Amino acid sequence: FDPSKVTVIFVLGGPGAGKGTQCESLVNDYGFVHLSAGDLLRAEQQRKGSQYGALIADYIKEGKIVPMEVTIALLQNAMRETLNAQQGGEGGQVVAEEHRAKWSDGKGRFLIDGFPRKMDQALKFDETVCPSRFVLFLHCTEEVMLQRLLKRGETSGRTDDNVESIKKRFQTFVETSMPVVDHYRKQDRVVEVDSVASKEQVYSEIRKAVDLTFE
Ligand code: UP5
Ligand code: MG
Repeated sequence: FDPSKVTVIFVLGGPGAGKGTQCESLVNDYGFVHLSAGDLLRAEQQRKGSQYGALIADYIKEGKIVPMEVTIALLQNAMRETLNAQQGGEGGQVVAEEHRAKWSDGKGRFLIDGFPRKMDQALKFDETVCPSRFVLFLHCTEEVMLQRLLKRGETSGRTDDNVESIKKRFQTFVETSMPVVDHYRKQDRVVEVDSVASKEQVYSEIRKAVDLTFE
């Protein structure tokens, strides 16, 4: 698809920082299409006949980053499908009245959640798919993220919501994913929001940033 037909925001932050939660609110208010790289990988893992099922399961449990070819292909497919559906008149984005004028450019608008989280993915996606409009970085302490994930783990069924996996995810985030955030910071493309606060407070900061960017 044509990169000029899409607007992408990368949503980054540590495990449990609140990426999915905040994306949901943005979808409701602004009509973004939310693509969580983790959700796409979990769906691929479940898909019958997938040649990557076992590999993805192992990487996720160990908190490691799945080879980028797999993740980028999943994201690209999901973006293409969305754009095709929109062109065919299906899957139209519902945009809150107050934002409609701003968003009438006909572009597909995507929140890409939890990606890129390794430098090779970032460079490859920017070059071969499209660069992001900006990067929303949710900053949270490990203490708070740990509590959130353990709580969620009581019901989530996620194989990585346990103390051992969470510790590994934190380590990967610090060693492998923070360099991506720093890379985009050098390009002055990062909007950082403190996500220790309540969901509502965090969201109100995010709205300000989104409104400023697209006003
Ligand atoms: N919650 C959220 N916000 C709150 C707030 N402000 N106050 C109080 N509670 C709050 O939130 C987590 C929990 O906290 C929820 O219960 C929520 O209600 C509560 P959520 O919004 O789900 O946080 P999120 O940041 O989305 O956490 P998630 O666990 O999804 O982040 P991860 O980055 O760890 O998980 P992801 O699914 O992105 O990736 C999983 C794995 O997939 C990775 O570890 C990796 O192995 C693999 N992966 C790749 O290999 N490559 C990729 O490109 C992407 C993923
Ligand atoms: Mg998530």
